[in-house]
Amino acid sequence: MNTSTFDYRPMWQSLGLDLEAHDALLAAIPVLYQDVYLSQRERPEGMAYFDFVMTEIHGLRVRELVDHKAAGGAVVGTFCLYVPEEIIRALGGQCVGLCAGTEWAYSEVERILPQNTCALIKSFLGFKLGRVCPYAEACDLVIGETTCDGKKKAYELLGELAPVYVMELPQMKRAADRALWRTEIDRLVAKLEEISGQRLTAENLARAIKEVNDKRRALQRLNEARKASPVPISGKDALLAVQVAFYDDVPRFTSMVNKLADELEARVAAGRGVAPADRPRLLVTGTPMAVPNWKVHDLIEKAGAVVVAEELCTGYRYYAKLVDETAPAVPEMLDAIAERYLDINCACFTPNEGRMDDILRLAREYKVDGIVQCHLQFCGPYQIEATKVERAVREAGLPVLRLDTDYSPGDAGQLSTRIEAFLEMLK
Ligand code: BJ8
Repeated sequence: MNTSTFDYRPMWQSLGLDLEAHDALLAAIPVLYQDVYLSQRERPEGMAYFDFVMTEIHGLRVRELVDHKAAGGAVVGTFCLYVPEEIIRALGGQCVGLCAGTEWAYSEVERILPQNTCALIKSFLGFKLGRVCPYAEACDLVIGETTCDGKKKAYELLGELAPVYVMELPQMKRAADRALWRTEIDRLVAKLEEISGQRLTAENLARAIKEVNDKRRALQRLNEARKASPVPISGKDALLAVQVAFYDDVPRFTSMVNKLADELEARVAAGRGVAPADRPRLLVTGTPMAVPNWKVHDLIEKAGAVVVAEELCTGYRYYAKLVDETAPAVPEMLDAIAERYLDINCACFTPNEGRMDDILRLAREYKVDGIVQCHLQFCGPYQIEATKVERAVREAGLPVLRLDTDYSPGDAGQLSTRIEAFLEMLK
């Protein structure tokens, strides 16, 4: 992978980045990307777009966001699937996912957070404290949410460094919780109308619902193709497509994913795969994997298996559900948005039986040979829910492997050994 040849330094400087630290961050990505992505064989040609996006990871898209701000639009950062992108877009905003997938400025972070905090939270605070993320620096507002305790409390600290607005997400799905969530959607609309200076209308909201649904429909097509054997795309590439969905321009992304899906469907029709049909097929479930966290997919696929589905926020949970497009007016459209988002099955909820159902259904539909639970260390909700997932999966007669990890490469050898032993057992 080549890095961009355009000089973005004046833009990064104007955003207030620490240029030296930022150079060091960017320098690490091409080496990793070459090893994880560009070394693959039989890659679909449509992945060239995603290679380009990664080349420009802090360049072209950031330039677009800066131009958008200059034209009077808002840029809104989010950390979670529960924040409705449709409302942000309807009010002329651009939504960017800010979750960070690599260790950064941990010594500074651990001065204000306990060491035993998950890597995702440490990373997003590290990026902000270290001033190395142009997306975070370009945001007019960051929207947090009351999901896990770690995030909830970290938003208070982030609020000292950037404008933060927090949505109250209930932790159960009873009628009273749905009513609370619906009022939170109204509160969000009021906040976004205030920062954008625009009003939500049936026209702008219907357009945004359709655009975001189209993005999710394109990802559904891509992932439908992964049910085939041999599988036409690697798990790593499919993961990358969802990771990019969090910050790319929506119509462009949708069109490029549809093009990729055309190619995958043609590959399936021709019986062409990225790996022989007898490779073990695995489902990965657990905590989200933000760019450039490709560690577990990479280790699994280098060990000779192929990941065919992800029950992750950077996977199925992101694209599976659509917002009803038939609502006639703004209040009903907001009802439909509230319903769609509260239907996501995150381990922050109790009970969370819907997640077990999703995992078992995906396992059947994608004809998997085994399931890998992958969690970030110190993630209470997912690590504790792992017991129930394991029980449900074993009762369904499927082998399951549990991996608890972080963003450091230090445990790669140990993880590989456990993955290889698991694959041996599947034979
Ligand atoms: S909808 S998974 S994006 S909350 S890994 S920070 S849960 S301690 S990321 Fe998440 Fe929204 Fe749920 Fe998805 Fe906390 Fe766990 Fe860390 Fe996590």
